[in-house]
Amino acid sequence: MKTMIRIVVCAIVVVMVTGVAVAQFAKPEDAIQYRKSVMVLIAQHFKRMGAVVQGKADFDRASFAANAEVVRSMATLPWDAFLEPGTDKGDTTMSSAVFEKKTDFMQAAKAFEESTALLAEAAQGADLNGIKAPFNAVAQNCKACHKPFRK
Ligand code: ASC
Repeated sequence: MKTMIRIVVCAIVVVMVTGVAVAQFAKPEDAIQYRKSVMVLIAQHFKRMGAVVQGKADFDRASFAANAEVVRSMATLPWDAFLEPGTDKGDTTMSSAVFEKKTDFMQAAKAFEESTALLAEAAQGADLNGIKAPFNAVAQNCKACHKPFRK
């Protein structure tokens, strides 16, 4: 029993110290569904802001800021679900390049994340003119990641 406890404690310490990723999803399909769901929310709220930036919808600062906040928050979520083993198979448009160029992928992901935070900050105070540049930066980062990493 004592040995068993020691083994378990050691395993927990090793995981904590080395930061070994523990699978967060029961199966690959769950991870695929999770990240797709997040992307759907990002796209919906991003498009609402896009309509305002393009002059197709009225600018209301509070609702624009709320949309920017959703995107900022969602932008932190998908990456672990992409890096889950086996998730480049099945019903997905993820390119295997995500696994093959993990560092580049995470760099693109972080650039996207950071740009969404800048947009959310700008949306707190700026008028529509102040919001356009940070909005366009987010759009560029969407593309910059989709191009190499989405089939
Ligand atoms: C979206 C969506 C994308 C991005 C991209 C931005 O709403 O579905 O893939 O924005 O078009 O450049």
